[in-house]
Amino acid sequence: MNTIDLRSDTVTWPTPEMRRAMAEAPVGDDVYGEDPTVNELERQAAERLGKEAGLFVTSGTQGNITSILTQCGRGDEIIAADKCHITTYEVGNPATLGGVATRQVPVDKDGLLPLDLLEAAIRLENVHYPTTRLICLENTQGSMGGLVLPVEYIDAVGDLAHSVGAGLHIDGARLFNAAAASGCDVKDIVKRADTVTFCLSKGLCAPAGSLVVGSHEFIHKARRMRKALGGGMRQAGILAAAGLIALNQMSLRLEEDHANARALALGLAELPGIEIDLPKVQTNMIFLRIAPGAKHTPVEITERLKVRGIQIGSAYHNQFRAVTHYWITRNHIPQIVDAFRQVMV
Ligand code: TLP
Repeated sequence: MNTIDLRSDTVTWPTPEMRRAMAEAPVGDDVYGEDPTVNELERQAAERLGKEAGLFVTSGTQGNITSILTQCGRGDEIIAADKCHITTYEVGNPATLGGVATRQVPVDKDGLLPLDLLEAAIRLENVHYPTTRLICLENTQGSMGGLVLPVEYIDAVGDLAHSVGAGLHIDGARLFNAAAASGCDVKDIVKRADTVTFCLSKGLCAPAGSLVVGSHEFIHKARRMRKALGGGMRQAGILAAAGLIALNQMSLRLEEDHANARALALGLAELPGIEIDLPKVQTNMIFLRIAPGAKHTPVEITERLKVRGIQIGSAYHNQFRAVTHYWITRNHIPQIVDAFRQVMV
């Protein structure tokens, strides 16, 4: 890549191997179910996550909304964190596209929805209320800094949802980061989830695409929903070919990005004017705050870094996000720390 781009892991370019595989991919019309590469990716994704079937979708957002609308109808409600991608960054799509309400529960400092608050948010049977149909968790929890949810916690939420006849959906955009950081098999992380979305196009470097997995019955309905949402692709094997490399190879190297994030966080935390909650750097994200009284505003800092060839996430409440990924190597770390040192004075 041309710059040191820490804005997100979505900025990753496909690897040279992906580009070669894309050029050579066997393809067919996927709306007819005839693309062998897509079919193989869907099969392998389901197997890897321990579910019956998979569906290739265009994006994480489409994966989440396809999962929600397949399981919820008008007048139903989902429960999700007040700070998660579904409630914050998906354009309010459960409501706008499906007439589905979202009940937001405040996420705690560890990125969890406390079980007592979740339980209290579940609607009792009452003619006035929407029906609680789905609880949605996000792992890793991006808006809290890429935090990893403990497996026992996910299991408890799954049990709670099932005890009231609701489902559990996991937005696992960065599920493989959670697996790498916790040392758990992805199958174990999602074993209580009815449906899961995970992304190929973030730290896994594919140019586009996400997967939804769940039961055969769910995927059969979700395929129709994806079509209704305009996500029926044709010779999508070109994308799925990169997806297979993402799933089978790139998912195995994420600890390297996490180690780079830790090294960068340690370097930056030493600089005057920068505050980082180091125990919260669990995966590939660093949330850093500019201390009160710093010489430059966050916007000025972003601009000054950009001149030095470094891009970081835009400032929000004096806080920036820096995300490590495949195209950020260990050699970049001292260079980034030096640039911060220069722009802070
Ligand atoms: N996240 C993006 C932005 O949209 C904020 C990023 O740069 O982090 N779930 C989670 C947890 C995500 O972080 C994202 C993307 C999505 C879903 C949506 O994925 P896409 O962008 O493929 O629709």
